[in-house]
Amino acid sequence: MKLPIQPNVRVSVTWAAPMVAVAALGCLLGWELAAPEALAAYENPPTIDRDDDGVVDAQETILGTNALRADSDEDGYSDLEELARGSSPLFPQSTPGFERLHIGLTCRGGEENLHAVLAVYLPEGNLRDVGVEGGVLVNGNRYLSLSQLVVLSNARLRFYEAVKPGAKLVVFDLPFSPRYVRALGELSLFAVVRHSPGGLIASADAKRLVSVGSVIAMQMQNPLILGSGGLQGSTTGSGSSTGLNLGSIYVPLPVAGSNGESYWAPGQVCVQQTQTVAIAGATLTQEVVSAECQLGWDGFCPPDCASSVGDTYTTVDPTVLIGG
Ligand SMILES: [Ca+2]
Ligand SMILES: [Ca+2]
Repeated sequence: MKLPIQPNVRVSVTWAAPMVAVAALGCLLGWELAAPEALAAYENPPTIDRDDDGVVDAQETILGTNALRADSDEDGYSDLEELARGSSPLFPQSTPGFERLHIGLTCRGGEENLHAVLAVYLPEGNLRDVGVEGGVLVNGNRYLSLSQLVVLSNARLRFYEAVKPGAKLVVFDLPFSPRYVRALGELSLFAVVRHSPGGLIASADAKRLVSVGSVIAMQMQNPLILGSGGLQGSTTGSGSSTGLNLGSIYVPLPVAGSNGESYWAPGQVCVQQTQTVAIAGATLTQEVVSAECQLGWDGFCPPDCASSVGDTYTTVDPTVLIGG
């Protein structure tokens, strides 16, 4: 088992037609297009959200936010608004930037499925003219995409208030089977929001999932470094993977009934620093230059975190998607 990196990724695609292979994605990811009713079998009751901020408790654990406080860092913006607008809900010195259409993507585990959670900030409070799409990069070289129609027909949709009067936050919660991540070893999810269906992409986000033993973990920007004073004031949002290299951490996404993270070191996370070694279209190939289990996060660290140094992996660069 080689953790948490799949070393044999190839980059052979250009950013040509990522938004077309809707049916193929449905087959591959189990967002079954032919049988959408299969996806309607939501966990019942819906996952608990004790502070009613639109970020369910299981997701708050993954993000490190306070499940009992809608605005964890007390900067005036709810955890959901910060997720949607690309600032950190953990540090008050990070607040949302410009008033503009924006999307944030995260993931969590559920009763049986994984869930992709798309949080969209609507400055005008109107979803009608906005295009929201999701998709996946498989094996570092194949894009598959979900249209807005698929997203809308399969996701649970909820609206929440934002700070600005008239603005709205909308959450799309899309379940998908963990078996695809397990079978492929890893995949990168991406989500985009457009000013109109088929129009320019206003904002994009991406998250990489890896299968580590029986655990599926999400790679996300290292919030510890973000909070250490490296970023002041508002951030530029979610697409900072090329510029600032803050390192990343791997957070398990527990699915009910699995205890796979038991052999991971508790109270630690695998923190990696990477450098970009190849760019092709909207894909970035990163080489891990340092990796170690570090204290300070309510997470888990896989036993061979450190051995990932030298490995490479390929993911989606959301900054390249914007404007396309
Ligand atoms: Ca919550
Ligand atoms: Ca904040």
